[in-house]
Amino acid sequence: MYTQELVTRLYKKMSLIRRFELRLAEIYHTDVIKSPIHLSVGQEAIAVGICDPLEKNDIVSNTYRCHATYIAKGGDLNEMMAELYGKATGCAGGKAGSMHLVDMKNGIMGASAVVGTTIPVATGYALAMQKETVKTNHQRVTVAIFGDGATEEGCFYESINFAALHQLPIIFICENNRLAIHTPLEKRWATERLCERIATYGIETHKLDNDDVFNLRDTVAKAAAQIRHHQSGPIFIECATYRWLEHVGPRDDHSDHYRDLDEYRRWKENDQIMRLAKMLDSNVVTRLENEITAEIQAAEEFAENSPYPAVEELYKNVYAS
Ligand SMILES: Cc1ncc(C[n+]2csc(CCOP(=O)(O)OP(=O)(O)O)c2C)c(N)n1
Repeated sequence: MYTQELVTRLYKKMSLIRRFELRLAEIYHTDVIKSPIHLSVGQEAIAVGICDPLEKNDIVSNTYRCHATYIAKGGDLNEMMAELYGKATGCAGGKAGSMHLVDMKNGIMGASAVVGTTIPVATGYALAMQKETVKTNHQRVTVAIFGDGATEEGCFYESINFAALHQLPIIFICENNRLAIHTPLEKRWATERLCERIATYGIETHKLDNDDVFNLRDTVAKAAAQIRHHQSGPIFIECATYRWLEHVGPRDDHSDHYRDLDEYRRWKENDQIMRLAKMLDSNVVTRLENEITAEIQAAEEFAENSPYPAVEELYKNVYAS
């Protein structure tokens, strides 16, 4: 049903994200990484399902949990590792760290640590994209990705309303892992009818109950095509996923007793990376894994061998000049 080329591409990206992040978890205690890390282990299918059908010039925005989207959208791996090491060759000059990855040449808007704040910025970007089509005759698409916690912010609803009113070329995607730090959804939302709430703005919505990477990819591909051909304004997608590790940091957090461990086991059993590995020949998996090992090693070497930013850099880009 799915071509081997597609399965290979999705597997490679998802496994690269997981192994890159697990490598970060391994080296974190050595203090070479100069910022907190919010890992997406378990959530890789979301970033890859979203980014695979997008064009290079389409824009994605994300939260502080941004490693997966950065890699999935084609962000430079060396520059990412260097940024985490705080080195001058990093994607933000080594001054921003893990929570603020950016790579505009690959359509990755700068991420932010402040929950919800990238949603209005992405909405503004979509407005610019709508206006530029007069000159370019090609409609680019913006994708705003955020967690379930961000939908509790006022600026989320302001952005939804503005995008609907102006029929902006934007896909809003809520990665619903049911947790905001340690607080589960049941303690935060009066009802779970998020898509119904958004539909009242006149926006088309899709609720995906699992992280099936093919289903998400198809949903995003269709939404992007509708928007690109001016058959739709904004579209909202909510997709279920699950974070395997602690909110911030390299470890699991089972000893904190806030998770349902049966739920955790169910998600692990349905791991999308394992699922796709079974759809591929084992020789192909071995080849891809070897490529991934080499890419991660090269990124680490690049980061280690890069200089720290010069002292004069300290005040650059702090204030508008
Ligand atoms: C405006 C704001 N309020 C609170 C916080 C503290 N905070 C950091 S992460 C987080 C949880 C957000 O959860 P969610 O949006 O679901 O994203 P996830 O961490 O699950 O990816 C909170 C409350 C913050 N950074 N910014």
